[in-house]
Amino acid sequence: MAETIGSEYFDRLAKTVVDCDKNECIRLINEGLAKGMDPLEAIEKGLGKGIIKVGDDFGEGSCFLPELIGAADVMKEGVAILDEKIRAEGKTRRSLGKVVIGTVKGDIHDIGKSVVAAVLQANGYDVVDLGIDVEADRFVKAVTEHNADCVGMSSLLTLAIQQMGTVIEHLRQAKLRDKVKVMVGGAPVTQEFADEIGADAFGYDAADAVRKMETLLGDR
Ligand code: B12
Repeated sequence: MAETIGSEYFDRLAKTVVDCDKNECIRLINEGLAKGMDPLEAIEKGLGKGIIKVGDDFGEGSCFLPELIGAADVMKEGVAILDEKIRAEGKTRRSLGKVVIGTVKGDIHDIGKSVVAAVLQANGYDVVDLGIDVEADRFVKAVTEHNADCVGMSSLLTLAIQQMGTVIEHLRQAKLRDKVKVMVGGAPVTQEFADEIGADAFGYDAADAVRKMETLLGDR
């Protein structure tokens, strides 16, 4: 019979993300699953809370890049185990929409995009992460393949952000622009730039990405 998993357990799980403690994270997840824990709850109340805290701390300057990279890594590993369990149980995660996300062609910066992907996932979106250095046509192909509701594009390089406009143009040519929302982000990206290239939204950071996604896709 399933034992009750309380908030104290989820707080400990969140803390493994904050502490970048992958071994303890995996140990706790296995312990929880053995006790009949709902994997959806573990993502929403545990791992998700952890990565959101790390993202906030980073924004405030009280956590630094190595911790942020480590936390995103622990989060990814934990979600992978829980997602596998969810699929095995034939459950589907409550999904508020499907987002295809990637770092645009010419840019290999991965961390901010991965944090945004993890936080969106923790907040109930299905996220398909295309990785880094993603060609315009791969975004377009992925939209069709995954029937995506939104395309998220990241870039930290001033020289690469124009690629975001190229992707939008390719979506238009493929007659997909009216079917998907486009959100852009990354340090050199601004609201003005987003407007200029015809994106639907600009997200300043991961928390802002969630807020803007809620506005774009609504409460489904
Ligand atoms: C780590 C890092 C690297 C690592 C990347 C490791 C990895 N796996 O990602 C390495 C060492 C590989 C690297 C390489 C390079 N880097 Co570098 N790098 C950085 C550094 C120090 C931190 C970036 C980072 O991860 N920040 C932390 C994350 C969390 O923040 P973020 O990415 O901004 O993401 C947040 C927001 O922007 C937003 N966001 C991000 N993406 C998205 C997407 C969406 C949809 C939304 C809504 C929001 C959103 O939310 C995120 C979470 O809050 C920055 C300096 C800096 N202070 O930013 C330079 C920096 C970005 N790099 C720079 C450069 C020039 C390079 C190189 C070209 C260097 C070189 N000459 O080889 C190469 C890139 C080669 C290439 N083709 O891409 C420059 C870019 C200058 C510019 N504006 O063009 C910077 C600014 C350093 C500098 N001051 O000169 N880099």
